[in-house]
Amino acid sequence: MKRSAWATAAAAAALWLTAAQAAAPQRVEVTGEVIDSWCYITEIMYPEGTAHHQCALWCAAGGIPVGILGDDGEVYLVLKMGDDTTSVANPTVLDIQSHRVRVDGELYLRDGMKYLLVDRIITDAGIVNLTHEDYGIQPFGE
Ligand SMILES: [Cu+2]
Repeated sequence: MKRSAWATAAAAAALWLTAAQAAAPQRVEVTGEVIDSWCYITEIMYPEGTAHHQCALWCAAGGIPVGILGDDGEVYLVLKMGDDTTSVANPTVLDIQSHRVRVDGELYLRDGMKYLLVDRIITDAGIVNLTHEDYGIQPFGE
């Protein structure tokens, strides 16, 4: 009986430690393209670069979360940008939509998702992914 109680307590402690580690953010730098998460994940249209820039602005202004498609192929959902107090129609986010950036921030891993709280934009190369000649201007194809 005592052994069972000890094992239960040890298992509970291990679970608590795992949860605490999962909740602790990691300081990271991420390089990649700022994307519109809705169009990227749903694949309803081509979601990258100049072809999608106009739609990405509309989506971000409308409150769709932006992400960073990292050079590592992972999507980092941006929950916060610097000291800005809002993530909806955030002027900084609109300014960098579709840009290639390198950012510094805190990464939270939770249930297979990567959430990024950006502290600062280290570099902003502007829009460098020129996709409009191959895909037209989304969603209208001009
Ligand atoms: Cu879009």
